[in-house]
Order: sequence, then structure tokens, then C-alpha cells
Amino acid sequence: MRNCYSQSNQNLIAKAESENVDLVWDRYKAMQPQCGYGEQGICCRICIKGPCRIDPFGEGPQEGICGASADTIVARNLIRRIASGAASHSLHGKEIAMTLLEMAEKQAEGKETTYNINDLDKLKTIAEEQGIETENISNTELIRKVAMNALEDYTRIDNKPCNWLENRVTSTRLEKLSELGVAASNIETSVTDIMSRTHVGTDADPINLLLAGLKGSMADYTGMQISTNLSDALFGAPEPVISEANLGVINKDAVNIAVHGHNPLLSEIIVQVADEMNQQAVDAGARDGINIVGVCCTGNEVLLRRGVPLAANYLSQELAILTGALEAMVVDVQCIMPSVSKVSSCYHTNLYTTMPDAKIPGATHLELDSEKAFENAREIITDAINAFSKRDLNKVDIPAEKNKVIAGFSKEAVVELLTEISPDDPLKPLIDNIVEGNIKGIALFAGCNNVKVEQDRNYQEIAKKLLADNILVFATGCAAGAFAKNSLMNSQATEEYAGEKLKAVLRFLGEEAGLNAPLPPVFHLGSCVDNSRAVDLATALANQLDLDLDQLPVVASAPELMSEKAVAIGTWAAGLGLPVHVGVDLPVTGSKLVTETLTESLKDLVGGYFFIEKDFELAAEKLINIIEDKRDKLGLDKVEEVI
Ligand code: MSK
Repeated sequence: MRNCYSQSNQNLIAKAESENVDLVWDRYKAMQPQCGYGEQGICCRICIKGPCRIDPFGEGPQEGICGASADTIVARNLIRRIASGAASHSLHGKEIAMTLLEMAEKQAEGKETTYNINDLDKLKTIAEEQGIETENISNTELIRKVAMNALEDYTRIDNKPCNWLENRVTSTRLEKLSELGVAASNIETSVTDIMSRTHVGTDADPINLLLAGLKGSMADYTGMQISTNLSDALFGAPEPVISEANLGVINKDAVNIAVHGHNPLLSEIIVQVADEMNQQAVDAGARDGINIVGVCCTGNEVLLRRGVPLAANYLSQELAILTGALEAMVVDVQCIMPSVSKVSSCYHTNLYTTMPDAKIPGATHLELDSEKAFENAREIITDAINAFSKRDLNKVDIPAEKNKVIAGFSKEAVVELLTEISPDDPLKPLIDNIVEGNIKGIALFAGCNNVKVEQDRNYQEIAKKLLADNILVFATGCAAGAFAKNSLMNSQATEEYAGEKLKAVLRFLGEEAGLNAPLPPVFHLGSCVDNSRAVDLATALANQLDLDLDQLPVVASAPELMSEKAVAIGTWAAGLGLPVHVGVDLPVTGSKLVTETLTESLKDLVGGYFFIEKDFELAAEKLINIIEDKRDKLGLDKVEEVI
């Protein structure tokens, strides 16, 4: 099996072998065979009487030493993953909210601040949506109130649903979630609750455990909404921007600095400082100055807001260093392989960690401190300029492959574009095109890369089939990275892959946007937390049509799901009513009850559910069938009868 869909990435993997550098694929191979108990979720390591494992063939132990059944063990393991995902996304949101609060406090004292509000309109929109008075109030006070409103979701002691959950789903959905007792009221308590009830000798009821997981996933969703929206207020809501993606964006004539992780607080400053210090790099011999490139979701954040080219998604992060032309990699949190330290040490690349909760042995730790953010950014860039002369030219091998990307499809950007066409009712053109079948449905691709499958391939193959069937594709996170790297986010891709009806819509929208070419067939919505943008758009459509999300011809797919965050995202997506395709096995197959709950019973409860399909042809077929079925149920083939 090839490791990567992208030929240039594949070539670099061969280079690693010749230079004796171990990559993720080598470590995966060395790990075979992997533990079958772990793969099925039937290994319990929660207490120290264990580890225990259930015999999947029914011949050995069928319960742990404490008496926990396979169902209990699998459910506990699953919801602990959801708790970790929710903790990660929501801490990200909390850090942005704390940055806003600190900014407001400093402004009130008349002090200078490192960060400022870049998008006051967005801040005001958020305030209005959250019921915060925007008239007769200073900007400083508005910032403080918005920050406090978000932070309230981490501290509330009553049972009212979180502020950022309550008004970010349809009222029907909120009712349903409340009835089930899963409308999270406090993000951190939802996570604590999972960790507490999964302690040895606590909750043994698999269904009760799964409901706690569903609640934890709603906390995850809430944290993502906070992350996306407050980041937009701080750094600007994305607008369509043209850039490039794949390893070819690393420039041999520039000082190359990769920003990697998820939190845009430092990367935004690095991009600003790089502009100021560009001439210093030129003076040091780098003809093209400083070239910032993105990796994973920090990469998506700065791509959407600053047009910074994207070098790699999750599985290619080591390859960016392997080009031998990366002077620095600056990482923040999440999805950073510890191996980047070892790989960097084989080259001249400086590796920096920047967050107190994400240090890596071998890296230089330069903590992001809002007081010193500019100073730190200057230090990193100065060191990178000095490292430029230390490149070993014999080791430099930058693949030529890079592709044009049109990114930046925030909800605001989409609505603004539609407003040009229909000022009084912006969503009408979108709804009309869905009703008429020009857009048969929408598929949201999210999630990661997983070394268990050929990198990026399933994304490409499934999306091409959906596009040919006039299904519009949205993408976030490393899914977006896969499409950006492999040329599915530009006008040419529309001409090549979209069905005739979808093509006509995208051509028309492209003209309206002043592109003189079609919009791309895959809309880049942003990083993992920006899945919230897709829900916002779908919820706006549902509200206008007086429907709920589970009735819309909308599906989600995570063909290469890998992280705990992705498990949390998949769970809330199902909880909000979406059918969720997963292209790898979930570690739940050791329990028939848990597997059936996720893939069947959940459907009756919330409308959404998971389905596993590893074959991309079949996955595409199933996603299309689901969309057609939803259209049928809405009577969309008999247009005049419905909307
Ligand atoms: S970075 S969570 S590998 S999408 Fe957001 Fe990519 Fe998945 Fe990390």
C-alpha cells in the first residue's frame, strides 16, 4: 500500500529511508501486530487491579476483575475519549476568552495591549446573539461582557444549558437534548462528570455512560463555538482568500518557518512580526525573505485569515522538516507528534514549544506570554534567520508539488456573497438550489489523517464521487488540508469534478464573487474548531425552513478519524442529527450493545448516528443514498409540494 495519495509526499518518504530518518509509517509498521483488545475497546486500564481484557471469542474472561462487562468497559473507554476531546477544544476556547478578558481589563486601566479586536462587527454580532446590550456601552465593556458570557459556560452552577449551546442549535434540537439530559450546562463539569463516573466502581450502566458521553460531546461543541467566534472577533472572520498548499510551498530561497498546532494566539503574532523582519532575512541571503507556512490546524487558522500557505496536514508534519529547508517549526497545542523533535535534530531546524501544557523533550520552550508575545516572535524569527546559513544543501529536497487554494468560507463570507444575489433573503438562493436539486445536498468532511489508511486518499475518492453527483462539500481540519494539498479547492477542480448542475451554481457564484471563475467545489471552513461554522450554516437553513438538522440533506464524513477530538466531534454531529460516516474501525466493536447504540439506536433518539465504511466506493454510495433518502422524505423531488 502506498503511504500517501500525494506523489511528492511519497517521494519524501523514500528520501527519509535513504537518510535513516524514522517516520510515522515506520513506527506504525514496527508496532504490528497491534493489540486486538485495544482495537476493540475491551482492554480496561482504569484501576490497578488490572489491566483486564475481555476475550472477544467468548472462551476466556467475559468480565473484568471487578465484574465490569465488555459493554461497560467499551462505553467507559469511549466516553473518556470524548472527555479528552471536549477538554482540548474547550480549553482552546477558554484561552481565547481569557485573552479577551485580559485585553478589556488592560484597556480599562489605559494600558497597551498585545491583542486588539480586529473585527468589531463580529464582536457586536456575537454580543447581540448572546443577548448582550450593544448600545450605550464602550467597546472595552463590550469585550469584557462577551468574554464573561463565554467564561460563564465554564463556571455555571445551575442547570441552564450553556450560552453557546442554547442559541447555536435549533429550538427543536435544544428541546430534544434537554429532554435527554444532555444539554451541557457547564463545559468543565461535563468533562469532570465523565472522569468521575468512569472511576472504578462508579457508573456501570453502558447506556447511562453513553448519555454522559453525548453530554460531554455537547460541551465539546460549545467549546468549539466559543473558539471559532471569539477568534473571529479577535483576528477577523475569514473571507475568501487565495493561497497555495502542499510541501511545494516551502521556498528554497526563503527563511521557512512552520506554525503548527491549533491555537492562533502566537501564530498571528509571528505572521505580523515576519512582515516587519523580512528585510533582515533578505540581508542574510534569503532572496525571498521570510516564508511562514502552516501545518495542521494552526496552519488552517492563518491560511483562512492571512492567506499563509499550508504545507502539511497531520501525517505530513515530519515531511515538512524532511525537506531540509525548514529553519524553524513553532508548535502550540494538539496533534504535534513528539517525533518532530527527533526529526528536527537530523536537520538544522529549530523546534519551539510555546504552551505550558505542551512541552516536548529536545525542543526549546519559549512560552507564549501575552506580555512577551512580540518579543518571543522576534527571538524565534531571528534564530530562524541565523539558521538559514546552516542548511545542509545536500539534504535539501523540496517537492515541486503545490496547488492553488481558495479558502476562507466562514458563515459570514457565504452569507455576504449570497446577500449580493438576494439582499432581502440571503439564504434563498441556497435553499432554491437545494430544492431544485442543483445542489443535491451538503457533505461536511472533518477529522484527521490516520496512518491505518493511505493518507488523504479516501477524502479524494469519496469527495469526487459526491461532487459528480452535485453534492457540495465543506471541509475543516486535516480533511481541508487533504483537499487543499491535492487540488480540490480551486476553480479548476469545479470544472473537472463537479456535476453539471453544481458546476453551474458554482460558476454563477464565482462570477458574483468577482472571481471570473467558479467557486471551488470544496469550501474550506477552517480548523477543527470551525466545524461550528458548518453547523451555523446548516442551523440557519433549518431555522428558515422550520426543520431540524436531521431532516436536511446534510451528512458528515471522517474517513481518517484519528484523534479523541474527532471522536467528540463525530458524537456531537450525530447528537445534532447528522449521519456520520467513519472510514476506520472505532474501538467499540468489542461491545455489540455499544456498537448498535452508536449505529442504530441513536438514530431513534436524536436522528443522527454513526456508520463505519472503510471502502471509499461504498462509503460514497451510502452517503449519496442517505442524502437521496432525506430529499425523498422532504418530498424534494416534488418541489412544488414542499418548500
Ligand atoms: S489537526 S484533530 S489531526 S483534524 Fe486539527 Fe488534524 Fe485531527 Fe488534529
